[in-house]
Amino acid sequence: MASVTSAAVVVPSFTGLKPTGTAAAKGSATAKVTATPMPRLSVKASLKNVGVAVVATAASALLTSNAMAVEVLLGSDDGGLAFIPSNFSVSAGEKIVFKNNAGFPHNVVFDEDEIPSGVDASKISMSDEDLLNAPGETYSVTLTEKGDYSYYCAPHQGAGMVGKITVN
Ligand SMILES: [Cu+2]
Repeated sequence: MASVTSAAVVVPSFTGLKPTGTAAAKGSATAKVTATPMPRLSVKASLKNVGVAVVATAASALLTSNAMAVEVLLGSDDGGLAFIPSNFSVSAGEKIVFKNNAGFPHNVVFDEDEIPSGVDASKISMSDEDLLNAPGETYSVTLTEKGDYSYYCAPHQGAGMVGKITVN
């Protein structure tokens, strides 16, 4: 392999020997493919890793280009029954991620009477019985219609766990 490689390197300066150089290059290419299955495997494996890395990057890029997802904590750090933040604005199509923080179980239900007309509350809400029970659990929603959306946590609505999202 080493001698073939050095021949190939020398060849370009002798134009008359080009055909030989091509043959040598071809030979080395064939040798590479047939005689070194191990490197090929490792190349495959590293390509796989690269693929995963690319996917991960794409996912985070997507979040970033999505005008950055907004994260809302369910429950304050000291266990207070509230959305943090509760009233906020997002751009239409921006992802909103509700994340269970403390004082759960919580959920996210949009008030069908206080969302833009034509929006189906059931399509953007969790069901009343559906609860986030474990820390870090999330519920994500993307609102595409502009307007004001009132929402609440079904178990804690009476305790004031309510909020409003303005979609611009
Ligand atoms: Cu709650």
